[in-house]
Amino acid sequence: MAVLYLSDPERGAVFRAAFAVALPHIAFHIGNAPDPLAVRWVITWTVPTDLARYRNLQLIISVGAGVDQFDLAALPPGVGVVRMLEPGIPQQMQEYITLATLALHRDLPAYLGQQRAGVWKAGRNLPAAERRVGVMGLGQLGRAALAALRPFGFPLAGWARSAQQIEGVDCFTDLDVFLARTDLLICLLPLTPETENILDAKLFARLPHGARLVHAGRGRQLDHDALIAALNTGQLSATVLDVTAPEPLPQGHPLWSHPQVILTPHIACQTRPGDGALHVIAAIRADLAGDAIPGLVDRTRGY
Ligand code: NDP
Ligand code: OXD
Repeated sequence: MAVLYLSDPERGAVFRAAFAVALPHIAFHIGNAPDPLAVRWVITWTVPTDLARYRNLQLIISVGAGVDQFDLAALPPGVGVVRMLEPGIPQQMQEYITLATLALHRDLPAYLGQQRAGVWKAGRNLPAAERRVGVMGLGQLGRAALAALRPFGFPLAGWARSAQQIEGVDCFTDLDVFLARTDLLICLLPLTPETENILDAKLFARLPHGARLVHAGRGRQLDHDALIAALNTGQLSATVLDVTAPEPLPQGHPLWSHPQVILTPHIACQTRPGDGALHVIAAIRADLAGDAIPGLVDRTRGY
């Protein structure tokens, strides 16, 4: 039985060391496997073009939290898909969402613009209790983000496909009602056919005038032209984006230099290889024991 690791080799060495301790009877290969038929588990960011060689494959395990980079419909039917669950991911997302939310709440894009223009002009600080924050996606990251924001006193809401209960958070399944009460929108949805382009002109129009947006889901969820139009008309007043489509944006794209935009290069979270390896080891142990596999994705739902 063997594991094939197909991502960054330096991180792979960390995985290999953890496997040598935890699962010494399983061969661990980085880059290629001498015997494709021995490979039961592939750890990767993208699906290798020669996946069909691994005819005894049981699980394909993402090195990231998202699995939208896999064409789930094209994978062999019996292969399970596992997303990365390591504690550093929600922790880093808490840091990022706090940073971005406070930056928008406290008008940082406007003040950065003033600094560049040599302008010293104080605006009015809105109390947190008057800034209604709403999170799209109430999975591990949406919930972690809400927990991090709670101490600041923002009125909090969340939106997901299924009805949820989170202490101190108004949870909605009705998107219209959720958007109408949201001054600062945070998107932490997985990319699926249902969420592709969800952040579009129609959605922006349903937010209160001058709302703010933090987007750390996936670039293809955002209609970039609609965002620019909404910023230019004032329907949205500012945004923090961690994800775009494509990544990076082409040079000269208006989002690089838009004064109401803070852009970061998809750095909200980075999988830590040590803890990532522990998650994969737990998933493989569960697979071997016939137990529920942590992080197993519902392939028909797409997340
Ligand atoms: P989860 O699978 O844990 O949660 C997904 C949530 O989204 C669930 O609450 C789900 O609803 C909701 N959802 C999915 N589809 C819909 C829909 N069509 N309508 C309404 N709600 C929907 O995902 P995570 O929290 O772990 O991660 C979310 C995404 O964040 C990842 O898929 C990835 O794209 C992105 N990400 C970005 C990173 C970055 O660095 N920028 C880092 C890591 C992840 P329900 O509960 O009802 O099923
Ligand atoms: C992930 C990401 O999916 O970094 O882990 O976006």
